[in-house]
Formats: sequence, C-alpha cells, structure tokens
Amino acid sequence: MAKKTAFITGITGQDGAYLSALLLSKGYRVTGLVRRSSTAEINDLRLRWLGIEKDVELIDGDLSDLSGLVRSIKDIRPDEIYNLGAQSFVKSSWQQPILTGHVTAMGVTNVLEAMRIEAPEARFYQASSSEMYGLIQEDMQSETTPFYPRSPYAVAKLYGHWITVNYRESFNLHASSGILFNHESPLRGIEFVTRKVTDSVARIKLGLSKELRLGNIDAKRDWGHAKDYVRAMWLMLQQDTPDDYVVATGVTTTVRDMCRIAFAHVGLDMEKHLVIDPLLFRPAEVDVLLGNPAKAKAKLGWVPEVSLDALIREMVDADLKRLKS
Ligand code: NAP
Ligand code: F7E
Repeated sequence: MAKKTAFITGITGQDGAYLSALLLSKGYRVTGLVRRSSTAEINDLRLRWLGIEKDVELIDGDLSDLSGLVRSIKDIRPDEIYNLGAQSFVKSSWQQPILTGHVTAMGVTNVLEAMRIEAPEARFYQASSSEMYGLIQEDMQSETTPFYPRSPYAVAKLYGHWITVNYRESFNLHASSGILFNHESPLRGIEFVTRKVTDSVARIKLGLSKELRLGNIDAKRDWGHAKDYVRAMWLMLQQDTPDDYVVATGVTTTVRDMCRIAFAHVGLDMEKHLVIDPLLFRPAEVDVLLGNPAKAKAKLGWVPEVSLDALIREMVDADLKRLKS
C-alpha cells in the first residue's frame, strides 16, 4: 500500500509532537506547519524530546495566511490534515481576543478552504475543545450537550467546530471534529495548570523554590494523557464517514486533588507550599467539566489507558529529571 501523507498544523505543540510520533510509527510521511521564529532552534523542542525531529518535514507558514496554506497543501498533497494549531491558552484569550479569533477561529476556515481548493479528497480533523461547554448545561457532556462558551478562546473554538460541521455538510468533505477534554503530558506547556503544578513540585522538592501560587483550585477537570488522545484523532480519520466525537475519561477531579497527587508523589505536604493568588483567577470560569466518551468507545473502539494518578506521577518525574539535568 502507498505511504500515506499527513499534514499537521500545530506540529510543534504538545499534541502535534505525540501525533507525529504515532503517525511515524504507522509508516506515514509526516509534514507540519511551523511559524517562522528568529530563534528557530527552539521551535522543534518537543519533537526533539521524542527523538523524531529529523523524521518530520517542517514547512514555514501561519494559520492566518490563506495563500501560504493553499501553496503548502498543493505541494504536500496530504491524505490527512490535522488542524491542531491554535492560540490555545484560555487565560491569554482575554488578553488577546482578536488574535485568538484570527488564529483559533478563522484559521480553521483557512485550512478548510485550502483543503477544498487543493485536496478535497483529503480527510480533515479539527481540534475542538470541552471549553465549548463552558457553563455546563448537562452534568455529563456528550456530543448532544448544548454549548455555552465562557472565554474568547471557547467562542473561537465553537466557530471552528461549526465551520467544520458546515464544510462537511456543504461540500461533502471528510471533516471530523474531536471534542477533546483536557489532556496533559510531560510535553504540556508550562502555563497550563497540571504542568505548572508538576514543575513547581519538582522545584520545591529540589530546594529551588518554596511555594506554588495558584488561582481557583476548586475548578474540576476531566484530565487524560495526550498520548491516548492523539490515538483518538487518528481513529476518527480512519472511519468511512466523518463525525464528531467527545474524547474524555469520564472522571472529574478538582485542581486541589490533582495537586495533592503531585505533592504526595514526592513526599511533600501540599498545605505548607500552596498559596492562593487572586490575580490568577479568570474573568469567567469554567467550574466543572466531565465528558461522556461512550460514542468514541462504541464507534472508534477508543479507551483511555492512563489514569490521572499515573499521568501526574509521570509529569513530576519528567520535571525532576529535566531540572536535575
Ligand atoms: P499547544 O501545545 O499550545 O500547541 C499549539 C500549536 O499551535 C503550536 O504548535 C503553536 O506553534 C501553533 N500555533 C499557534 N499559533 C499559530 C499560528 N498563528 N499559525 C500556525 N501555528 C500556530 O496546544 P496542544 O495542547 O497541543 O493542543 C492542540 C490543539 O488542541 C489546539 O488547537 C488546542 O486548542 C486544542 N485542544 C487542546 C486540549 C488540551 O487539553 N491540550 C483540549 C482540547 C483542545 P508554536 O509552537 O510556534 O507556538
Ligand atoms: O486550567 C485553574 C483554571 O489552563 C485548568 C487548554 O488546553 O484545556 C485547557 O484549558 C483549570 C482552570 O486549562 C491556575 O482556572 C487554577 O479552571 O490548565 P488550564 P483549561 O483552561 O481548562 C482545554 C480543554 C483547552 O481546550 C485549552 O486549550 O485550572 N487554575 N490556578 C489555573 N490554571 C492555570 N493555567 N494556572 C493557574 O495558576
């Protein structure tokens, strides 16, 4: 069988790196879009962490630049397109709402347009988010739960989700949307709460720091491992018909209890180090998220393999190792 080609936007991010590793292990040619930076040597840090930086082809480009996307897709002729690129940090989206709209919302239309023009037979994956449920309308969120976004990021993702559905219905494209709940790993950006916690716990353990400052620790999230979640993305594009799927563990935990796992792993007392900082609270919060992955389990045969306990312990160990070296 001919080698399949994948094109990944956001290839330098957490999910882009794990997805690249998965696709390479399946024999794909993996290509990806990279924003030009004056410090190019740090662009591929995550790919290097996984030891695959030499195995992927990186193409300069930006989600806000339609003509560049059209040219890239024309040159690459991908079989599968994974749109993972985004301004993905919720808190920053209040600081940069317009940029978030340009990249996280309109960027989706740009990729879909480029695909429609140059590779209409390709299969498309959109990285939708549980943040779209925001002020939850049902205790457990599924594909049929109404959305109520609570941040400029979530509003932008909702646009991306619906434009994907619309292009599927309007142009008969094989376009699927994965509504993924929070997923983490040692490659998670340091600004997200799990990695902030595991990095701080490692620093405190090594005597490099004394405290961990957090905002709303009563917020609850349904956390899984990124490695499990990129498998679900790939499975969606292997189906005969495109569709939308919730990807989650079905377990929700407070930020406080997630922290407790990290401190306990290195034998530290959380109460001695945790400081609540009102400046870290958000203008509007998503209090609780809990996903129902029944459809993904039934139709894709997808089940998460890593528990939150194991995930946080892996992240703390990776941060200890990183800091020691
Ligand atoms: P991430 O680590 O923040 O990666 C985001 C990627 O997007 C990076 O490669 C980044 O490039 C790229 N990017 C940002 N702006 C861009 C632009 N203007 N043009 C081209 N590329 C741009 O995010 P992630 O955790 O891997 O998440 C992947 C996707 O899933 C995102 O769309 C995110 O919103 C969505 N999502 C994530 C989660 C989660 O829990 N992780 C859950 C649901 C949905 P640089 O490296 O240059 O910054
Ligand atoms: O916050 C609370 C914060 O920034 C989780 C992105 O991948 O998942 C992610 O969005 C919770 C929130 O993730 C701090 O208020 C308390 O309630 O790790 P986070 P997020 O906002 O849920 C979704 C699914 C995405 O799609 C996004 O792209 O933790 N929290 N104290 C804190 N959060 C942070 N970051 N920092 C704190 O100090």
